[in-house]
Amino acid sequence: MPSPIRILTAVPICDGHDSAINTINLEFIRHGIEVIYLGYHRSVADIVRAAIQEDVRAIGISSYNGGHIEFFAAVVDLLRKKGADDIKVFGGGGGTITQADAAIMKRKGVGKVFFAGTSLEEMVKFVHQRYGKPRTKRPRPKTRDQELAQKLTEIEDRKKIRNSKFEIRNSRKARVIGFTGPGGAGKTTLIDELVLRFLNQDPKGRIAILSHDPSVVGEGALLGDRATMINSQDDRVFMRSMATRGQAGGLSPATHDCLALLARSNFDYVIIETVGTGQEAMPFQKNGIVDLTVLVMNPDYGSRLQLQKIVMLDLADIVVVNKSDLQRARTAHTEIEQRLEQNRRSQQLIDTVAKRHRDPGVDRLFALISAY
Ligand code: B12
Repeated sequence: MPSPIRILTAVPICDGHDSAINTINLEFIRHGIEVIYLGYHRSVADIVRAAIQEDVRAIGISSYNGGHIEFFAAVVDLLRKKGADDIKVFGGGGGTITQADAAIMKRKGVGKVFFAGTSLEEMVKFVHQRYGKPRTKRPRPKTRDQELAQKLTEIEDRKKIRNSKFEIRNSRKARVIGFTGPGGAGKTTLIDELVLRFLNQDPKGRIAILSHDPSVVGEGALLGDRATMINSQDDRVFMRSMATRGQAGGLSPATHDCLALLARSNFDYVIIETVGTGQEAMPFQKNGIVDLTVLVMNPDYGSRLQLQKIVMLDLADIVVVNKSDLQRARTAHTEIEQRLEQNRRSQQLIDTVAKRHRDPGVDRLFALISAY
């Protein structure tokens, strides 16, 4: 089965019209496309950086702010400057983009502009026809990030998975930290806040993030973690979004091979974020691929009895109760503390409010991770 087409979608800076792109994203996913969604109010630099790191076939921009001629052209130009003009640009913006504007945009290198009234079916067909064939001759990578991104694509598209656990254990330069926990606990926001602290602490440091979202074999996926990230939109952060492509347990079949490559590249830390996991998941354990495991929990896990069933509570090095501003958080802390005491390991328990800037709990977590 051919690998899914990967595209990046975004809404330009000073534009909050995201309802069209949200609908279009869902239709693309339903038709087997993996969509990395960057969110709205995104700059040209953020869009191009993300597209290169994710090594997508094309960028779909939805623009309503009136600046489409300049914005689309700036994206095309920056891709060209970075030697990444095999990544194509297309998009739309209802009644705001006229036929005359679209003609200018086409001359400036935009592949296609969709007008009001176009059916979703037509857009899906366009993506399949225009970007469905595998890229044959790729331009020589200009930067290390570009080279890395292309290698990650080769690994992800390889039919045969190498077992890289040994390689990760023995040749890694970076410290590898695994984040897991149920969906909606705030893992991505927490990682983004930790990235901010890391970038501030080490002005030359680099960090990689391997982020996972679920998908079924041969189907599309919404890879949406980048839309939550603010601080990670930075040239010192290399982020790659992966769909699980049918594998249960929180990671993708290619995760270990991708991690082996990232862990021996020029990063100080590699962070792996699993998909939102269930009670039985142990994505990192018994294989030694991470140096430290962080389980991020929501205070609303149900009754105390539920805690007995969460396997990762036995295995995690650090347990975080995020959203600790919620009413149930104090009870959750006490119950989880008692649960961890049964393990008789020196597991750490930390309360955070990741959505709050300068949260002291996140500071404590960062200090713990740095000291490890
Ligand atoms: C819905 C809407 C809103 C909603 C947005 C909700 C949301 N979360 O998206 C709300 C009410 C919040 C809103 C607010 C504002 N809006 Co408004 N809004 C619209 C409206 C009515 C529809 C846009 C839309 O979503 N259409 C639905 C999509 C599916 O259809 P479509 O636009 O025809 O797009 C087609 C194709 O182009 C294609 N397409 C679109 N994008 C993409 C991307 C890709 C990759 C592809 C393949 C295809 C594609 O898909 C469709 C297929 O048929 C338009 C008017 C209009 N009729 O266009 C104004 C409009 C865009 N808004 C406008 C304005 C001015 C504003 C405000 C500034 C108003 C204010 N003063 O507060 C704010 C700004 C908000 C912000 N933060 O940016 C103006 C923009 C004028 C301009 N640029 O010159 C418009 C044109 C209204 C007008 N005539 O004045 N708005």
